[in-house]
Order: sequence, then C-alpha cells, then structure tokens
Amino acid sequence: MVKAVTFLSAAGSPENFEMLRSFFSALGLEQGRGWDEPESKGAAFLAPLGNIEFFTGRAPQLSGIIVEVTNLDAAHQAAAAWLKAYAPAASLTDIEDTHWKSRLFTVEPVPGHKLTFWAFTDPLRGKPVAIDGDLSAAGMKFGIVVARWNAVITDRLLEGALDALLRSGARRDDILIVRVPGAWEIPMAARTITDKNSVDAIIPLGCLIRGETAHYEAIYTEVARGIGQLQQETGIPHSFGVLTCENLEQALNRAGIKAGNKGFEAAIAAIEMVSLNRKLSKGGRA
Ligand code: DLZ
Repeated sequence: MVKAVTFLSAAGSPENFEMLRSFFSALGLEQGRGWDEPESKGAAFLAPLGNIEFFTGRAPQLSGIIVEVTNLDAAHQAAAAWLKAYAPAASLTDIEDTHWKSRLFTVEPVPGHKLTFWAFTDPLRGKPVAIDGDLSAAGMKFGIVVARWNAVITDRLLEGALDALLRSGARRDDILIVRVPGAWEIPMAARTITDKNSVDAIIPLGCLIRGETAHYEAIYTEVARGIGQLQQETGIPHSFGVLTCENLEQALNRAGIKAGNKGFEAAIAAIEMVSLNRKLSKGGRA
C-alpha cells in the first residue's frame, strides 16, 4: 500500500539547488537518498510524518511547503542564522499566531521556494499527559512528627508545614502534631501514628547538622531508610522534611530564611501525594 508521499520541487538552477540543500540541512531535516545522474541531481529530505490534507471554508494561511516543527522558536532562529550567513536579502517573516491555535512563520530562502514552518500552541491539544495530585487539603488528615533536637530550626519547619496545610484547606482538628526527642525517633513515632490513628499522610520534620552530630551519617541513613520503608509498607504517603545540613546557617536558610521552608514543601508534597493516591485508586482518572 502507500509507502510515502513525495513533494517534488524543481530548484531552478544548480545554485538554487545547493542553497536549498544547505537551508534544509541547517533546519535539521534528515537527509534521505537523493540521486546524482548526468542529466539531473536530486536531494531528498525526510520528515517523520507526512499528511495529505483537504479542507473547505477558511484557508489556513499556509503557502509553499508546509513543515510542522516541535519548536517553532528554535526553527525561526535557525532560519534567521542561515539567511544571515547565506542569503541576507531573502525574506523571513516574524512568528505570528494563526486562527487555528498555532503559530507560524514563512521563509523564502531561494526565490520561488516558499516554506511555512508552524507548530501548535498547545501540542497536546488540551489532553493531559500525566495524572497529577491536586493541592487542596480539604478533607485530608495529617500526622506531623517533629523532632525537638535543633528546635530553633524544627519549630520553623513546623510553622511552614502548618501554614501550607491550613492555607490549602486542611482543618486544624485534622492535624495531629507529635513531638519526638530527635530525628532518630521519627520513624518509630510515624509507625505508631499510622497504626493507631487514621491519617492520610505523615509529614516528618527534623534537622541534622553534620558539624554537631558525630554519628550524622548513621542517624541520617537510618531515618531516611525508616521513613521510606514506612511509606512502602503502609501505603500512606510520607514526605521528607528532615534537613541534612553542614552547619546552622545552612539549616536556617532552609527553614525559611533564604531558600524556602522545607517544612512547607514537605506538607505540600504530602497533600499532592494524598490527592494522587486517591485518583490512582479510583482507576487513575485525572
Ligand atoms: C544525638 C543527636 C545529635 C548528636 N544530633 C542530632 C541532630 O543534629 N538532629 C537530631 O534531630 N537529632 C540529633 N541527635 C539526637 C538523636 O536523633 C536521638 O534523638 C538521640 O540519639 C536519642 O535517641
């Protein structure tokens, strides 16, 4: 059956032929098998997809060879660079919007060889590619486990987490806050909460400072492993709001001074994962 559709175009002269070959190569089109015979020469360029389209009604403002691209701005830049180097007098339009949710530009690298490059403004045309969790915490229950060690930092993480939950619609009564001595104790408390209380997610908050913690690596590895394992075993989302820092300054920066508040971020991640889990357990509808 049909194998390929070929658009044949007479270059007009050997100079034009070379110019067109150079232009299409510059635009990144893959070269196909051309020919070189005594009486004629041909250069082929391949596109991954070809269409034959018919229409009635309003014309879609396209002229010459029509090339759909994935990145119109990059194609425009490549065309402009080529024209500047080889054909400064050739015409290149600005990128403009069309009436069919696309953008396009036209270029005539060689007189009589007009090309229209275009791309959809929304290449997915409204179809979501991924299922995302929403950021509404209404109707969700959370357990926050916060370490007392380095409280000057962990109190700020707690403030950030509560801010995120309450601003996203959680009720204060639906947030259980548990304090533990240090980061080491977080997984154990988290396990008891998930066993004995009905929560939708756990938000662990702690702060380990390398310079002040002789067995930093040992504590950190075990806390991270414990929280990860709990998440896998219980199927309840556990975010990770345990800071691991070189010094107090770095910790302060991550607790709201400069680089955001990791408690806030951990709470948002928990909300998103609860929402995502709910969607996935209902069959994955976005
Ligand atoms: C012992 C200790 C040290 C040295 N440093 C920290 C730390 O930086 N952050 C933290 O959350 N906890 C620390 N801890 C306490 C341990 O996590 C644990 O609470 C104690 O060893 C008691 O089991």
